Amino acid sequence: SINGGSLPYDNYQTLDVIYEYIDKIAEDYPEIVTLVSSSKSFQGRPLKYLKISKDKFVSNKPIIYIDAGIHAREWITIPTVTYAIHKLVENVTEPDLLDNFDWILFPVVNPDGYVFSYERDRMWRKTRSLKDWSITSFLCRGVDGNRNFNFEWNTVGADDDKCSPIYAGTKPFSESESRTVGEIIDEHVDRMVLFITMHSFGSMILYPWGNNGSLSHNAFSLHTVGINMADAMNRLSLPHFPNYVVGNSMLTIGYGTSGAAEDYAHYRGVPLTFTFELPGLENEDDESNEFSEGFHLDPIYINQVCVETWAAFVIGARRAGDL
Ligand code: ING
Ligand code: ZN
Repeated sequence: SINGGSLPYDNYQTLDVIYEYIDKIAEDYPEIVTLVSSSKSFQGRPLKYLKISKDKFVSNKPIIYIDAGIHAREWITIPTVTYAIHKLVENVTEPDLLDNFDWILFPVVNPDGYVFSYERDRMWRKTRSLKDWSITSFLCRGVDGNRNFNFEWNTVGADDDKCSPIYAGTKPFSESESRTVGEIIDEHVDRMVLFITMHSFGSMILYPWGNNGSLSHNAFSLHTVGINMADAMNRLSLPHFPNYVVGNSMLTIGYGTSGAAEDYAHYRGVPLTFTFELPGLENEDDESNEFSEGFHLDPIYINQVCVETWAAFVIGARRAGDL
């Protein structure tokens, strides 16, 4: 359970503890925090995000949006967003960020997947949806939330096969999890200046277009703000962690994707949209570590990664506000 109202950063928390924290923040800071939990996951869990604002979003400040946990196994992404909540509300060292911006923070986009990864299958990636009762559907559940957005849907780097880890779904926004993110973008696009979706792993900051490697009209700003955020993290990084690399999604990660959140938000009109790939250390000298693929970053690094990403969010917000 949560200690003295604050979430511990020395281990990965259960969904229940994370949700308890989100609820408590909304309860304890009603003047600046609004909990939204109107939509539900496939299995009926509430999809909870916080709107953080000094004036309940009325004065048309630019909006910063950050989400995590759309991919179930990418556990390290979730504490980076709860830590951002902590730094905006509980332990305020950058008061300008609430004076100048409104924030939308969505720590667990895919709660069904997170619980399944936590309790059953550590390497699960997708949602847990099951929309027809054919045998392949029964054996192969879920949709890749980051292939389910309505931009160039299912054209590249996605799969029609229900069993694939990059299954695009039956149609754009077939999943309530990605649809909820899409609705937040659509509702706030006029004011949203920065959109960040957290993934792991690879130590990268990626920007559109992810589907074909071409650069957007805003590529210069995307690249310079990306470099500023990477510098902020690299300065704080531990010596044995890789430095962040910044670039176009497809060219930097080496494969194209369609229906990704970052591309959808940019296509709708958000000027700065990024996918972060947080660090994951390949643990080659420890054969006993069954999670050696990098998705299970040792919990001793959670706090470090949260401090680094907070530095990136601070500089990213300030730069987005200047542009
Ligand atoms: N990576 C992202 C993925 O969805 C990505 C990488 C995002 C590429 C957006 C292009 C555009 O595959 C992880 N770790 O999921
Ligand atoms: Zn991911």
